[in-house]
Amino acid sequence: MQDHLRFAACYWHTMRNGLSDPFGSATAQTPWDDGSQSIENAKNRADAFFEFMEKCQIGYWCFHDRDLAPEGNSIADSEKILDSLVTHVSALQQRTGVKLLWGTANLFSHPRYMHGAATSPSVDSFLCAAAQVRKALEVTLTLGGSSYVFWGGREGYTTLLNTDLAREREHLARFLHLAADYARHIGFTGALLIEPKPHEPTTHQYDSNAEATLNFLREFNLFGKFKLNIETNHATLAGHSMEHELSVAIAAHSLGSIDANMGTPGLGWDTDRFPTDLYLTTHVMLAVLGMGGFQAGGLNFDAKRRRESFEPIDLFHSHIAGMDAFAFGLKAAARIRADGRFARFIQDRYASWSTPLGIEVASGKRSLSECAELASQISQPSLVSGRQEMLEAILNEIILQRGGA
Ligand code: XUL
Ligand code: CO
Repeated sequence: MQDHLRFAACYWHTMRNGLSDPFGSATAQTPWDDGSQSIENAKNRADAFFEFMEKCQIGYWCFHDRDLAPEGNSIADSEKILDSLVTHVSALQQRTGVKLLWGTANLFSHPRYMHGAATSPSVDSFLCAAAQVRKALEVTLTLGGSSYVFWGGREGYTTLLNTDLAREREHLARFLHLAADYARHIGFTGALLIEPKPHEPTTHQYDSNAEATLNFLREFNLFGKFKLNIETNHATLAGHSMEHELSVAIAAHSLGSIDANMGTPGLGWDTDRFPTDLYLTTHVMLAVLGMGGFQAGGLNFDAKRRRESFEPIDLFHSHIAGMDAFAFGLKAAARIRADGRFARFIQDRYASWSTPLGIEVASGKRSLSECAELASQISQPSLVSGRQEMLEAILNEIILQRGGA
């Protein structure tokens, strides 16, 4: 189970999110944090984070450059501050055995990125973003990260009245080419991942969902250089289920990693709740087992406690709730695979395509006119029920059989 459940805690929510919302201030109690921007405070926070992961037995972590280390007065100064934190967390990784799942650069919080980073109308913002990504790639390599993630938080538009969409997409592709080339140049062999999201904070994000992102990658000759990091709440904001987004990514051999959380049905925000829905975790683990397990990826809890769950102990409750839900999901997924009824049903459903005629048609050996000729000999197409309700009942039956696989 440990091999499949490669859990990661995220630095931004777990250590840097005070749990404020658009209508209220921060509530989280953080006795290890003096609220200052000092390097000392940043190191104390990192100590608390690794102690937390050790106690929870979480094996991986993820971070943005700016949540790990405060920004300095210049690029060189920021890089120096980040380096001192990297030395510090490197020792913490050594001591605890916790590994870096992925690193990333925050290209969305600073006002210089208000119009976007790679897609900004100002080339200056593009250049600043390049500096940040260059450094973030280097420190991800230094810390032994398995992957590097690009989430284009402001790579989109607020209104088309001021936007040259075609140009912005080209700039985004240029940026990704430069980053991929640099990553390989410095010897980073991990996966490069793009994290789709439809909107928020933008009106529209160019990497809006898995299909749109894969299309973007193909259009700009980036397919194969990047895989996807699929997040549940982003899938649902895009109007899709998590299993849909995972299936699309896996069909293109492009699922790299997962941001494990869930939204609040009916609330149109990225609420980033901890994933406690057992049907969701079962579907996710079924998809992961179906592709043969993760290679470089894992299950990153890109999730935050509710504003009302403000005590430090809630950090434990929330992560443990997520891990238990995924452990259940893994066992249920293994039971579904051992049971075999779904796999058999799907195979039988397409049986006509395994006949000699089906194989000829699918492989392009029959022209459209030949297909039409063959159709004229059919009096009644042979069809069987999709049996959705029966399958849903089987899913309930297997999920409710608790215990080992
Ligand atoms: C934002 C989000 C990010 C990315 C990393 O919705 O999911 O935290 O995971 O930048
Ligand atoms: Co995320």
